[in-house]
Amino acid sequence: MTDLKIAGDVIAAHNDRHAADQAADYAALGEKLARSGTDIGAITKKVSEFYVAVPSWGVGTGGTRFARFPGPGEPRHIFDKLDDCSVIQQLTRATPTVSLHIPWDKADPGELKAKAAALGLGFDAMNSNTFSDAPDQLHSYKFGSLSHGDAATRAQAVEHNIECIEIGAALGSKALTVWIGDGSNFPGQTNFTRQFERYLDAMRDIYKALPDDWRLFSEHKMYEPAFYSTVVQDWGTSYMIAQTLGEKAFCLVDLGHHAPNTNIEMIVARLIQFGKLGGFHFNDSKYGDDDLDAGSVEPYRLFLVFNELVDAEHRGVKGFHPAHMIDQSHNVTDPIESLISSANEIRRAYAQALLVDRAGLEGFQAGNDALMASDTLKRAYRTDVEPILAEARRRTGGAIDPVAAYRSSGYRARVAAQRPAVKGGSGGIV
Ligand SMILES: [Mn+2]
Repeated sequence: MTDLKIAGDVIAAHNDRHAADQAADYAALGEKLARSGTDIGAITKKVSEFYVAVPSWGVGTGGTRFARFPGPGEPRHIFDKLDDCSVIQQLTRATPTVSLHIPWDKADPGELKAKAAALGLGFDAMNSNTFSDAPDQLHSYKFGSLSHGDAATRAQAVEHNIECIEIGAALGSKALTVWIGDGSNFPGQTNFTRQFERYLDAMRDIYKALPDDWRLFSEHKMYEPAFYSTVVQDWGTSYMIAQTLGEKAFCLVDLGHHAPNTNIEMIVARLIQFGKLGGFHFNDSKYGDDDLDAGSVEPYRLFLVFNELVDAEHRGVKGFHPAHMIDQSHNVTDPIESLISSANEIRRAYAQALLVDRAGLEGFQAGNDALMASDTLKRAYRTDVEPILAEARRRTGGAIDPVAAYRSSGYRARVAAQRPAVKGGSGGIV
């Protein structure tokens, strides 16, 4: 990196302080894993090559329908956001790319590219926004966008998505994620079939504008902002969309967009089996689309999702390369700390899934030994893989304990002095 937001010697001094403990913990875990024939070096290498994209909108403080309480030093624009994203990458070495949201992050593509390059960052999937009205917009999305009853409104929404592709192409992005808020709030308000037909027609127009080496991700969500029905409400509908559009269209699974108790890991397995898993928005939830930090509520579920991903990797599924992105809203924490922590939790689930004894599991499945099959997963999950995660960071120039290093760097206080305080008050989930 050429433009370091945290001085290199801050990380070096931090790592020096933790080096002896880390070496001892890593050696002890390596010895333990070797007893079951697992090479800790191979696991560490895989973990250090596992990346997850940070959402540009995630570095600002979020809010709820009721209020937003801004934090100090909030990013003023996309260039500040990129600075914050680079801090997460510098400390974790797990988040080299940023996922942009248009029009929130709209800026000159040349300047964006230059800024990102200076920070050592790249761009992941582009996200369109037809769930709110931009200030100078001709047709409102109050009653829908890509599925709107009015052709001119649909055309405007299609045009916006094509613009996102064009901006993304200039930045080196290779995917467009489409999530719409379209639906209805009353029984009878819309005709389900006609609404979905209009949506598919609009998506066909967007798909036509997709460059050959791009992927289109359809993101489903059960409810909100529409509370009676939603056009792209579940993975079944998302799969129909991906099937209808063609081979460049895939389904995106946001972990928070399901009914409580849904077996998300099974949805993941199904989409892998039929070649339509495009990627993830990682987060966690307790009740609905809570956008809580990844692994903060149900870390075992996150592990089970990764168990399916590693299983697919293990089986050598053709063309398997899901996009990994975080999609969270941080209301009570420093967003940089939450994103650091989530990137670590996601890598933790991956590392634990790599430790599953696949041959043993297959044997227990074949022998209908349910208890031992379950225990095989639990044994991997119970392993404290923190020394592996820390080692992967340390070896690639990151921090052994990234949140502690971040706090000791004084970054937040520094940017708070440069960035004017934002007034709170109104609601807004961003
Ligand atoms: Mn999402």
